[in-house]
Amino acid sequence: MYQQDKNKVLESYHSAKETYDRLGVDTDKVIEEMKKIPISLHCWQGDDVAGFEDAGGSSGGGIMATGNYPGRARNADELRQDMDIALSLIPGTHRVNIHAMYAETKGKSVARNELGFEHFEGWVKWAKEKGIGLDFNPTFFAHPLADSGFTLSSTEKKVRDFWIEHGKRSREIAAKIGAELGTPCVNNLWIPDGLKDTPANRIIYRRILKESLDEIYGEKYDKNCLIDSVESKLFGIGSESYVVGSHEFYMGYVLTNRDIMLCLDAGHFHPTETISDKISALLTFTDELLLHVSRGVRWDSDHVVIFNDETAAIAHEVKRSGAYDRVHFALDFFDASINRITAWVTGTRAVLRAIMFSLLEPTHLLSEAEENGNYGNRLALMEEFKALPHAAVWNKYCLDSNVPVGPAWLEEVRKYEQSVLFERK
Ligand code: RNT
Ligand code: ZN
Repeated sequence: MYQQDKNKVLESYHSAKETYDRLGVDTDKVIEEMKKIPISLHCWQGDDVAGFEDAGGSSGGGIMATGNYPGRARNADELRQDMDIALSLIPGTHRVNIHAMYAETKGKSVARNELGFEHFEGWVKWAKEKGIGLDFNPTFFAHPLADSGFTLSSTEKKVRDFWIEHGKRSREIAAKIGAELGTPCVNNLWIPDGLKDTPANRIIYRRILKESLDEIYGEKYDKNCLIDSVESKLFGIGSESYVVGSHEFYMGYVLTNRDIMLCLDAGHFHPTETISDKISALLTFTDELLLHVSRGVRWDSDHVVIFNDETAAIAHEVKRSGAYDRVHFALDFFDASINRITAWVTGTRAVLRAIMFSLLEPTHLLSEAEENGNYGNRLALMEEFKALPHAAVWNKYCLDSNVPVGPAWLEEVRKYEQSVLFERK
């Protein structure tokens, strides 16, 4: 029912190409540009942010996957096998984002401050075989030494030192991964530190965090191997009143430490605040930016990303700023209530469609109206452009990329679910 006739797809594409041509947009070129924009797929969608340290562990640190859909990946092989399927249903060559908690320690328990590159060789071998890049994250949550709610900003030296060492090792691991794969590994640092209720002293923890970060980032690495980034947050479960690593804190940090990039997570601001408008503001002052594309429903709920107004606005802002080579796209959502591969593919295809939609926009016509002061035309054109046949170009891109056109990919997920996922007990 979902299969589409190849000739029909091509026919629609030719007609769409003509329509875009008249507006000064070259659809063939857009398809070529799409191939150069990688998205970093987060491995943690496949196992509900559990990691491999102890089976079925909870995510902790104020983040939580809800739901109990069967088929959660229980080890690295299952997780990679699931990602193979997801990646085979997504057009383009992408990256995979892993976390320190996904270390493969061959049954031995290895403390986070003792992790080394050897614990990630399985991932690197797999990435090499697939010809894709990897990104990395130190894991500062789901750990007894994070139970106090403080890690790098802890007033206890013992706790702080443990996490500083973890932060340093993560950079070292990430740099090695980047060197092995020949593409810089983005190492993104996020910590859950904060307080449930109003602190007596907010500045003390921020001063400590700055000190800890200075230690972690003291070592310089080759930019071709490692790109550092830091991710802020507004609140979490159990840190409703105060988060040490807030937006202003990290914005200050990256502006005084120019080698480090800022990460904007779409769910980490006030519920009515969006990240799209922040992109051009930050790019005025920084070279690069990392995005965690997510979807908060009423709060930072990490729902599967869809092609909604904000996802489109994020893409439009990057396009209109001419910054697809300066902005790194990563995904950050986790839904355990639906098929996890369906979640990955839906979210990634949604972001890619938003990116393509932005590349297909006749932006020059909007700018022309704006420059002429004709804001009525600018508004009207923005509305009209929403109805341009972008789906026909998307379908052609899927066809060219040998991935299913339209919802036909759901058939593949169903087969895999029956034969593999439902067999996992
Ligand atoms: C948490 C941050 C962070 C995590 C991942 C697992 O609020 O968004 O990026 O989701 O590191
Ligand atoms: Zn995030």
